[in-house]
Amino acid sequence: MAAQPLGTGVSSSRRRGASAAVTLLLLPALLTCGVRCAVPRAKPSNIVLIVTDDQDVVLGGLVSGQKKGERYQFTVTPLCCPSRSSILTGQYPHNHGVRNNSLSGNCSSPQWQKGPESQAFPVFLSKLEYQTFFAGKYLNQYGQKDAGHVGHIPPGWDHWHALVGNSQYYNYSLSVNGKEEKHGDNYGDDYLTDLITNRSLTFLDNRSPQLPFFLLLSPPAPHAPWTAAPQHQKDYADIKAPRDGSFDKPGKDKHWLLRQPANPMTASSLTYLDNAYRKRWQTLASVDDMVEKLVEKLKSIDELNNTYIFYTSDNGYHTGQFSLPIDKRQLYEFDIRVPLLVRGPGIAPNQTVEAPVLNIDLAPTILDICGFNVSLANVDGQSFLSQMAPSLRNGTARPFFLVEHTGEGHLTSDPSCPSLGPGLSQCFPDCVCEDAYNNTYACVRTLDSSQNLQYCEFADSESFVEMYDLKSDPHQLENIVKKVDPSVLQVMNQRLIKLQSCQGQSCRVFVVLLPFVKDRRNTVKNLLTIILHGKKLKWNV
Ligand SMILES: *[C@@H]1O[C@H](CO)[C@@H](O)[C@H](O)[C@H]1NC(C)=O
Ligand SMILES: *[C@@H]1O[C@H](CO)[C@@H](O)[C@H](O)[C@H]1NC(C)=O
Ligand SMILES: *[C@@H]1O[C@H](CO)[C@@H](O)[C@H](O)[C@H]1NC(C)=O
Ligand SMILES: *[C@@H]1O[C@H](CO)[C@@H](O)[C@H](O)[C@H]1NC(C)=O
Ligand SMILES: *[C@@H]1O[C@H](CO)[C@@H](O)[C@H](O)[C@H]1NC(C)=O
Ligand SMILES: *[C@@H]1O[C@H](CO)[C@@H](O)[C@H](O)[C@H]1NC(C)=O
Ligand SMILES: *[C@@H]1O[C@H](CO)[C@@H](O)[C@H](O)[C@H]1NC(C)=O
Ligand SMILES: *[C@@H]1O[C@H](CO)[C@@H](O)[C@H](O)[C@H]1NC(C)=O
Ligand SMILES: *[C@@H]1O[C@H](CO)[C@@H](O)[C@H](O)[C@H]1NC(C)=O
Ligand SMILES: [Ca+2]
Repeated sequence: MAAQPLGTGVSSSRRRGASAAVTLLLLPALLTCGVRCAVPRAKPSNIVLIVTDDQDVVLGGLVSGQKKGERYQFTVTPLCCPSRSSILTGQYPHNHGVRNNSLSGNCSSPQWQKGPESQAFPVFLSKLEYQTFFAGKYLNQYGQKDAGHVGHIPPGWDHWHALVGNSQYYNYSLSVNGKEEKHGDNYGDDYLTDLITNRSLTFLDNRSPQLPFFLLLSPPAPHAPWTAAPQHQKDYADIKAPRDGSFDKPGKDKHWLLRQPANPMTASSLTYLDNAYRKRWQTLASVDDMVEKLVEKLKSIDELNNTYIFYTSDNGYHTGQFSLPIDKRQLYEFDIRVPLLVRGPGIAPNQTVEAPVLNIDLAPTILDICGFNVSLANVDGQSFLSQMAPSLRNGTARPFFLVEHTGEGHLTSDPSCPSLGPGLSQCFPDCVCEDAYNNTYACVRTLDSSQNLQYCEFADSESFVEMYDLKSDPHQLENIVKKVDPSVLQVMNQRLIKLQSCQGQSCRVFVVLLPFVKDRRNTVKNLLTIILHGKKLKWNV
């Protein structure tokens, strides 16, 4: 395994609390016996999981105002509903069956509710006597009439404040424990990010101190329509989307959709995406406030040293990369890498772990923390507790993994772009579309200390293939499929086929070695990361 501490450049103003965060993980003997059984009668650890909507990390979106850090996890699919379903189940999309953001693609559908949702990890937390609390965006189609309306409360949740439909900041409905609650656009009463913060604090005040708790907080930020709180609407006035890497580079050697955008981009597209980039940060300022208040509260009720806090996002984002204006849904780093920050008992501060972690690993990691025997859970992912806290667990990192996306389209042509024909979606006025039915792909990624390779196959009329060596080409500028040794393509293709039908254990164990040696002088750090202290995110109280 390749876990090793790395620098994360946390500012000196936040150093003072670093040592206070290192504490032991304590669990009662009645739960699974591991190292933790040595300390009987302690309460199991609490867990807080914060999942933002569309927050990138590659383009600097994690820590507003800070230079790029190295804090990543991968989503196994770069689209809201499939990714959120993966977080909840610990499964790849081909196993939980949620393919897109529509009911017909299983997003919050009756089949999802009957099947995967009834075995999602909160169900097990509830059985372990955790007090469970949810607030914010759940799944894009949650609360629709054909999906049980607001009366549907997924099993496992004691306190339920779920947004009906997709991310909004004002003018929305919530299901509050199964009853509809309507909200207008008065900042002090309705701003959704603040409402989530406030209700989580109230829950913590009213909880039973004898039992552990789990909070899943899912703010709308930084998703469109990017409505910032009044006090943050002037923040970051000079910020523009970064111009480096693949920004406005032509995607000529890439799949069909990437060959369409005008290059260079028009001035109006640039203005539009810079505006979006800045407004996204402004909405995130309220999430910083959320993290700060939550940590203060945990401290004041004396639970901070027994609470794990995870901070992540459902998918990444792009603003101008390969001349695509704004969106997600692509196989490139900006869309599949997401932030991951963790603090909690047994995790040394300020470390970065160099091994890939996936969003399907969150469920098994959380269950592992709670003392649940993870080998009994029906998940494709694996616990990364051992990587964050080697004093608590031994474990191994995975050598490679799958990313899969089913493209969305419309059966009719976009009226503003009739020449493009049907089958596309997310089209901009200048006829650049961000998704299509044939933007359906699966990739295998090999990522360890010696290799960082991505191999993708498209289900389109060209059976298009893309391959990147991210060690020498971190911005995926050159598709090397025609250059690389055919035996390498064959190995990658075989891995892909296996992963596309894997389930449970078969998603985790691989033994084939890849006969691919490239220039190893390039020491670009590829990684996922787990660190303790954010800069703008105020963990460190
Ligand atoms: C985190 O690590 C980096 C690099 O090792 C160091 O410069 C920084 O001071 C550390 N921060 C804290 C809070 O320990
Ligand atoms: C929806 O999920 C069910 C099982 O949960 C599955 O049988 C079905 O194929 C899925 N639909 C799609 C479009 O994948
Ligand atoms: C909320 O809805 C009202 C009534 O439709 C509308 O006037 C107002 O502009 C909306 N507010 C926002 C922030 O969209
Ligand atoms: C959240 O709580 C603060 C402090 O009590 C209050 O000023 C604000 O109006 C509340 N916001 C919402 C949306 O509930
Ligand atoms: C947390 O800190 C409190 C004192 O603030 C102490 O009583 C308690 O034992 C600590 N818990 C853990 C798990 O370290
Ligand atoms: C977890 O469950 C597996 C499968 O039943 C079993 O082999 C293993 O011993 C269990 N581990 C613990 C720590 O109970
Ligand atoms: C990890 O494995 C080593 C070697 O088998 C063992 O000595 C150590 O106690 C294990 N650590 C934990 C936390 O299980
Ligand atoms: C979602 O998936 C379903 C099932 O494959 C499909 O019928 C539907 O057209 C998809 N929705 C969109 C917007 O692509
Ligand atoms: C992808 O779909 C679009 C829209 O239906 C079509 O025009 C295009 O030819 C397709 N491209 C490939 C490579 O399948
Ligand atoms: Ca999203």
